[in-house]
Amino acid sequence: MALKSVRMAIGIITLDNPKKLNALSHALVSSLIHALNQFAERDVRVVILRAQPGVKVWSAGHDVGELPEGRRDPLGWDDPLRNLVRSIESHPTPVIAMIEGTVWGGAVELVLACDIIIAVPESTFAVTPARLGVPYNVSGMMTFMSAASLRIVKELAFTAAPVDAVRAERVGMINHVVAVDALEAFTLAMAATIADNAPLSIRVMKEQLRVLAGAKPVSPRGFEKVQGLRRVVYDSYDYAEGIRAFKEKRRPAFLGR
Ligand code: KFV
Repeated sequence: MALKSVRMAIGIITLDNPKKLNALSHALVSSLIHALNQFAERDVRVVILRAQPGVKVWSAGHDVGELPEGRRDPLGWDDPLRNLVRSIESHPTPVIAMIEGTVWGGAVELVLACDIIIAVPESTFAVTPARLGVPYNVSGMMTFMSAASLRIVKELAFTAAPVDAVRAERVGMINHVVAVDALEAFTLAMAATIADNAPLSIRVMKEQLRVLAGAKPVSPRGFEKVQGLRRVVYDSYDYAEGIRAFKEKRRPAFLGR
C-alpha cells in the first residue's frame, strides 16, 4: 500500500493504492506510520512523501467509507488521519511532501503537516469538510491556521473549492512550484541538502517549531465550547446526509440542522 525505499539517507514513502485514489484508510495509514517508524530507527535524515508519478489524484482524503455515519466524533483522537498527522509532526526528521495530482480534504491537512511542500503547477488542494457536512477537529484547524492566513483558511474551508499550487505558493501555503519533469530532481536535491546538515540540530529545531507553533492558549471552557459545537454538527441530520450522499454518489441536500 505504501512503498518505501532509502537512498543516501533519504527515505521515500510512496502512496500506492490507486484503486481507492490513495484515500487515507486505516490500512494505508497504518502502513505509512509503519514506514515512518522504520525510518526513525535507521540513519534516515529526511523523508519524502509522494504518490506514484503521473497520478491524477495524490490522495482523495479520509476514507469516507470509514467515517462514522453519525452521533460519533468523526475525527476523534484515534482516527487514522489524526494518528498520521501526529506521526509526521513528531517524526524526528523533516518530511517533504512531493505533490503531483489533486489533494482532497484530510489529505490537504496531511500535506500541510509535512515540513516542506513541493508541488507541480497543475496540482490542487481542496479543503472539503463543508462538502460532506463534517465538523473538523481542533488540532486539524490549527494545522490549517499554521499554514496560511486566517482569510485564506476561511476561503478554503467555506468554499471547499480547489486552490491550485501556483496560488498556494503565492499565499505561503506551500514552498515551491516545480514543473513536473523537474519535480523529482528538485525534491531529491533539497532532501540531499537537508541530509548533509546536522541531524540533531534539525531534529531539535523541528520539535521546537512544533511546540512553539502549538503554544496557543485555549481555556478549558473555550475548548469545551468548540467540542460541544462540533458535536452539534456530527449529531445533525446534515452530517448523516453528507456521508449518505457521498456513498450514494449524489449531491447532498443540506438543511442546516
Ligand atoms: N473515500 C472513499 N472512497 C473514495 C474517496 C474517499 N475520500 N474518494 C473517492 N472514492 C471512491 C469513489 O467512491 C469511487 O468508488 C472511486 O473511489 C473512484 O472515485 O466504488 P467506486 O465507485 O470505484 P471517482 O469515480 O469519484 O473518481 P473521479 O471521477 O476520478 O474523481 C476523483 C475525485 C477525487 C475528484 C472524487 O473521487 C472525489 O471528489 N472524491 C472525494 C474527495 C473528498 O471530498 N475527500 C474528502 C474526504 S473527507 C475528509 O478528508 C475529511 C477529513 N473531512 O473532514 O471532510
